[in-house]
Amino acid sequence: MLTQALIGDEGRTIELGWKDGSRSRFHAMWLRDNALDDKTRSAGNGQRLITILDIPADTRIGAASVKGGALEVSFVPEQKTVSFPAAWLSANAYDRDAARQPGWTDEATVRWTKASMQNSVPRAGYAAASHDRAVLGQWLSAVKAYGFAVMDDLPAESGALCKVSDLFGYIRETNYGRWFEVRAEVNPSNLAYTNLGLQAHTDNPYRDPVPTLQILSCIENTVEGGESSVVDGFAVAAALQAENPEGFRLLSSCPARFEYAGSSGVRLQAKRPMIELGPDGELICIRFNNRSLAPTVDVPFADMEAYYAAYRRFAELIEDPSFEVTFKLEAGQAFIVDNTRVMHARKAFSGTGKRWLQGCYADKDGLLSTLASIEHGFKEAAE
Ligand code: NM2
Ligand code: OGA
Ligand code: ZN
Repeated sequence: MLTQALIGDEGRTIELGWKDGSRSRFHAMWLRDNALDDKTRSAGNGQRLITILDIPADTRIGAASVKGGALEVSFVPEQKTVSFPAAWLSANAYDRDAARQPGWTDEATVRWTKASMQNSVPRAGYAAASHDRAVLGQWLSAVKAYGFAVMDDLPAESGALCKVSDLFGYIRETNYGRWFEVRAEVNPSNLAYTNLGLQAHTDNPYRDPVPTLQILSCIENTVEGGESSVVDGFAVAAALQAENPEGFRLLSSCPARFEYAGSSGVRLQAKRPMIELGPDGELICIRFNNRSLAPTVDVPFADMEAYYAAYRRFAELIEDPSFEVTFKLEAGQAFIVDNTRVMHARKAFSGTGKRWLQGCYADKDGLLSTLASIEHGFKEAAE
């Protein structure tokens, strides 16, 4: 609850006091730009109707008061009075005291290891997820928190993976097709289309932007071997940072290069770091794929030895069984990974039987949008 509003800096800032004793400062310019009235934002679609240039550069707060759980502010020289709900101010407060450390992630991201995850893999049945918004919401929210989830009870038939992407958004079509067959082939265009084991990796780091989600579904898997595993790249990156901060700095500040030119007419190239941080130090993307790493030419000569040592250590941690969650996909099962975070691997396979998986890419922004909309709907229903 909002208790107090104190104008400061000759009206250029305001300090709000909350019932729990905490305080949060806001700027007059910020508040004016984010006003919620129907002259500033369209009542219909919520989009902003004004530009920054419509706001006087010398905007100040002339008067402010707390009225019925909201903050009422009058801006000069516009002589405009608007109200901000306390809950909105609290949700949008930016006056943090602690600076965030490089590699930080938000509270919604939960890192995991084998110990915390092997016996609680998030999963849902397809029938329940497609008929019950609550079940779908829980499944999507697991993808947001942990970066992967399993789906059971799909039809064990070609194209079933589209049913999974249809639950939340859209397939991202690439040179591999709308979806692709993952099975051992003669003259494979990609090592995924063999019976070789695949080291834990993220897909398509040679693409920019990288596909943010991958779905792999199983139609048949009666071979010996061919188990799947997933590794939380954010957990591994944090472990590397803890034991070797300089190595983490090198992998996150020097670009790697990735390339795929395995089929005719395709030559994909990207230049991005293996551990990508956003401008404010947020850990935003892991790119790790031994098969498509190109020669690294953007590390200073003096740092290359340390860079390779960090790359090796990162790989050792990725292969450390304590980070690895394993399962064997059966016909009618699929899993989804956040391809910006969670790596996936498969064991080699051979012997009798057949292994036929299908894969596709999809966009995480659409998944998060569907999740937010489901959560918003539940919140409104509860009110
Ligand atoms: N496939 C399965 O990123 C990669 O090259 C991994 C991708 C061929 C679409 C395999
Ligand atoms: C892939 C892949 C794993 C598997 O197709 O990208 O990693 O289990 N496949 O075949
Ligand atoms: Zn893959």
